[in-house]
Amino acid sequence: MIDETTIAAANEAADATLRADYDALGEHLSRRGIDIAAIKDRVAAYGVAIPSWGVGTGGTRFARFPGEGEPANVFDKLDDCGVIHQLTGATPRVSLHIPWDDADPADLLAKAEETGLAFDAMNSNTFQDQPGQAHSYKYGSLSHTDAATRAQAVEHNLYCIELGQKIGSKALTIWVGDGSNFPGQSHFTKQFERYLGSAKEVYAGLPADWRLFTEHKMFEPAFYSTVVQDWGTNYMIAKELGAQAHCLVDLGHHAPNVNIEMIVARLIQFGKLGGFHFNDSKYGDDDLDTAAIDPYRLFLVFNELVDSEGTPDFDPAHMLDQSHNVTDPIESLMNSAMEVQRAYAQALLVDRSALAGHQEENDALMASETLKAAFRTDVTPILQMARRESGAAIDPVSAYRRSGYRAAVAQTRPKADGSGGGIV
Ligand SMILES: [Mn+2]
Repeated sequence: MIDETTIAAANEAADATLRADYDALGEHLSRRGIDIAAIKDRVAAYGVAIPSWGVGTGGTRFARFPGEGEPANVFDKLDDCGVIHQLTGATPRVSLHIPWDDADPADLLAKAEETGLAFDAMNSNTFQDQPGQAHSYKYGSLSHTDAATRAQAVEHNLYCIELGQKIGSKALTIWVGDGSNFPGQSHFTKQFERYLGSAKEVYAGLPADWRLFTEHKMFEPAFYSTVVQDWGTNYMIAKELGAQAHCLVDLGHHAPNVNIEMIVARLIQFGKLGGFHFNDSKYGDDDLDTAAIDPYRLFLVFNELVDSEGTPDFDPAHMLDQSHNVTDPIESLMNSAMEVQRAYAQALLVDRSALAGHQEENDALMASETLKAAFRTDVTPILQMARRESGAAIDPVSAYRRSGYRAAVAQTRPKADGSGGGIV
């Protein structure tokens, strides 16, 4: 972890500037009828989960260029996640991926306590073969034509639940790579029937206080068809399985320009929004840093979420899911967590009664301007003050760079192998 006195000293040096900026923004917001302290408190209470795989350097199908001091195991990953939370105060939970992160639950809990973290949704992996595995997932897992392969995939998901129960997780996320690469290769209906049959077996093993998230993805690794390809299919799965099943929306898993915020609104309306994997994309599932390309879209998603706050049983899970190929993953994840917080804060500033009035009057221009007024507001001092008051860093990236953490772990962690593809 980072030395607390280093963070405190940096915060002290930046304190006067922050207070001046915060007061100026507070005055501006008060003219708009908004109490800055109330916004700050809600931002401070907000958290987004970190995926354990996000702290390793990612890659593409072509190559992976490992960074210095990459985590070698789940305990190193938890150390890195602990630093991210320490500096941002915004990432209190970690989502594990099994079997990549499989370990003794007592050791996982001890490390979580040491790093100040808790565990978010469990992620099962049936999209690649593991050493010693009896049946291959080359042609699918939960939807495989072979019953024994499907049973193996179901069994793995049940194991993820079992492990998750021991470490305080309350959800299982299933994403499968199942699909086809050639027209005619798979019978769409029979394949989806097999998927549903397997998913029902997993659902039957779900504890009463757990949720099951299914995640859609339009393409990759299968390029012609994917079994759970879009939110419509995802919704059908959640409906078929039952009340504990919900749809997970990964922002990158849609065709370019798809109106994701509208999908979010639809899923909320019918009680099936499970949560998010935040990232950004330009062309496809690029897994770029959250808000790196289209911060307005992220804001519009949060606009829907804030609009629905207070709806009974509305508790979507929030997580980042990105691949960091050219940056230090810790820096990217800190920045992305802050971007998610920023979108949330901006969405809290929307004048909802004015917006409702413009919608009723069909005043399209003013409705759009009402959203833009919130989006254009620089809420940085609110985020900084929330961090300052929680003991996190006013400027996390600067504090991280000054700490020398990466160079220090590079001394103790084995050098990572760059061979092979690097999609994570
Ligand atoms: Mn995802």
